Amino acid sequence: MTKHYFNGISTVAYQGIDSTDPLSFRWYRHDKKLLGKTMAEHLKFAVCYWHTFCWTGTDPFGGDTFIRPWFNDTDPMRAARNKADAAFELYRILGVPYFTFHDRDIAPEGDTLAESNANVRQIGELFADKMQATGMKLLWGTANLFSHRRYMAGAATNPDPQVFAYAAGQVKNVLELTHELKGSNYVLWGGREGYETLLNTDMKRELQQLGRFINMVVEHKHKIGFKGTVLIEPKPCEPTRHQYDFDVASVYAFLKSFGLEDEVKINIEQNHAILAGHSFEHEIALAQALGVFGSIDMNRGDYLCGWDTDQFPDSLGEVTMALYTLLKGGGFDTGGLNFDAKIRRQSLDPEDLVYAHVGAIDLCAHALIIAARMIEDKLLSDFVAARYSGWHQPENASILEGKATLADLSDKVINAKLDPQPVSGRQEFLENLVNRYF
Ligand code: XUL
Ligand code: CO
Repeated sequence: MTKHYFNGISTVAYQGIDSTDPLSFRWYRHDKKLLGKTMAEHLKFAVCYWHTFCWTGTDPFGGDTFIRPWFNDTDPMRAARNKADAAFELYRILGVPYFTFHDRDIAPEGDTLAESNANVRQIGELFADKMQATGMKLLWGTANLFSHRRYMAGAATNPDPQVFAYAAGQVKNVLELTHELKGSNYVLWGGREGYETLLNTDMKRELQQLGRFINMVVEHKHKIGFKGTVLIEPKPCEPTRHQYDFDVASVYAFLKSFGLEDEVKINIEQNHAILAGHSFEHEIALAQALGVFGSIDMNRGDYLCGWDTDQFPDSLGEVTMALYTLLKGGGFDTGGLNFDAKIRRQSLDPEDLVYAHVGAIDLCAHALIIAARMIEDKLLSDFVAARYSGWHQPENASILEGKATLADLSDKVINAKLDPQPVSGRQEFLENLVNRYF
């Protein structure tokens, strides 16, 4: 019999903006249409397994603070089944359509790779039943290639080829499970694919190893007929001092170097973006501009503390700019909005997981409504279009088509005595305009 873990909370429903019920949505109405799509279709919310159902509240100075009822079992596989029950109970309460997991989140590590993979597959079968019964979908699966000590010097970039092979065995298993569960994407986050010191590192070799590894993932994807997207999730540092998948720009250069730019897209996380010294919307816009935008890990980093705090988003202004950028670039294809976020270690109760997700879902819905109005009004896009309008004139468009040389342009300026006049960028006018939407 399925146990219940969330204190009898039933489902969270839309009650409108005047609602004072902390377990209601004030903005998120899954079937409300904006710009021709429902909110659910735009946002494609996913709840992550790791922070939500596995994390115990540790920090570098202290141990567990959460005592989850679903861990309360001496048999690790039974505990994994309880955890799955808790997960699907929360998905039902929230009414989210997708979830995400690492292999180690869902099932315990065994004594051998074969045993570990079999444990993962057993829980995968349970997921298949639960997904069938509830209509839940998998946004992405991934392999944890960073927690076990064998991966302390990286997985694909490890100096030891046996570790590389071990990682391959783990990824093969999760990629196949993701395919069987009809996942929309498969994610690779290079948890320890980087280095601590160049004194012991052959960077060129490590990059070649990573390039070959990801090509192997893509080859296997095609071999088994997986139609989802392979995604890389950039992060500049933490756990390693320097990670090769630093940000969107570095990942793009890496994909180009290894012939992967048409095969792999990018999963962008807010906290990783700001650790790399970028805004979230910068990373989204750059990935769109380069044709490699894939998916989003929604969370929030602390601006005063230089590590990955993975908090739930709370800023309407920031989330609106991210979603405006997302919509402007055409929204999600196979991707979605995964809450890679964890509650604070003093938020002890399973109910706190509900409050956190309800607030974040509603914030994103509110931001979506504002962003959709910004798109519909076209005031911002018209301004940008006017700013670049000179490029639409045929003589200028032909420059980008490669029909003019440096000398042609030099002659043109000299002969016509061109004297371009600076034009205001109107930044404050535009910032005021954005603030009118709030
Ligand atoms: C780590 C992180 C990961 C990835 C999946 O910072 O974001 O949880 O999202 O491995
Ligand atoms: Co993430």
